[in-house]
Amino acid sequence: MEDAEVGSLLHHFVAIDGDKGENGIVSYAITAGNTNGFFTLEEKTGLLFLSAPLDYETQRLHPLTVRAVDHGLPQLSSTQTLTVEVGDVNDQPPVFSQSVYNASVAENRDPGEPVVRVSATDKDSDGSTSMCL
Ligand SMILES: [Ca+2]
Ligand SMILES: [Ca+2]
Ligand SMILES: [Ca+2]
Repeated sequence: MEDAEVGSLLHHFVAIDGDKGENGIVSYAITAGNTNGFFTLEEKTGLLFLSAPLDYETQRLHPLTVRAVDHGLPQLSSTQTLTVEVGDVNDQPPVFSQSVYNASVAENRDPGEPVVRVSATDKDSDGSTSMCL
């Protein structure tokens, strides 16, 4: 969710390496998809944390490429991709499409007839409201 707190745990990458000793010790790193620094990956544990607030309205999907590399010689590695999908929360107020409306009403108009239509949009995903005045 876009309101997830900075520092929260998002994912745990686990790479199994069957070798013994240094050849089987694995380090993790994000190699692509983290240009804005939203995520921190702990090198030794493979734990992925949120390091900056996400915004659904700005970016919904964050595809990350993570590399696991062992400490052997030569080093062997493999990569995995994880796409973090941001969930929408209601953090956008509705905004009128116009800040000033002029409405003139003839005095002989029937009560109940619409005078002017105003509309407001809301950047949250299902937020679109309109009403008659
Ligand atoms: Ca290995
Ligand atoms: Ca937002
Ligand atoms: Ca939102």
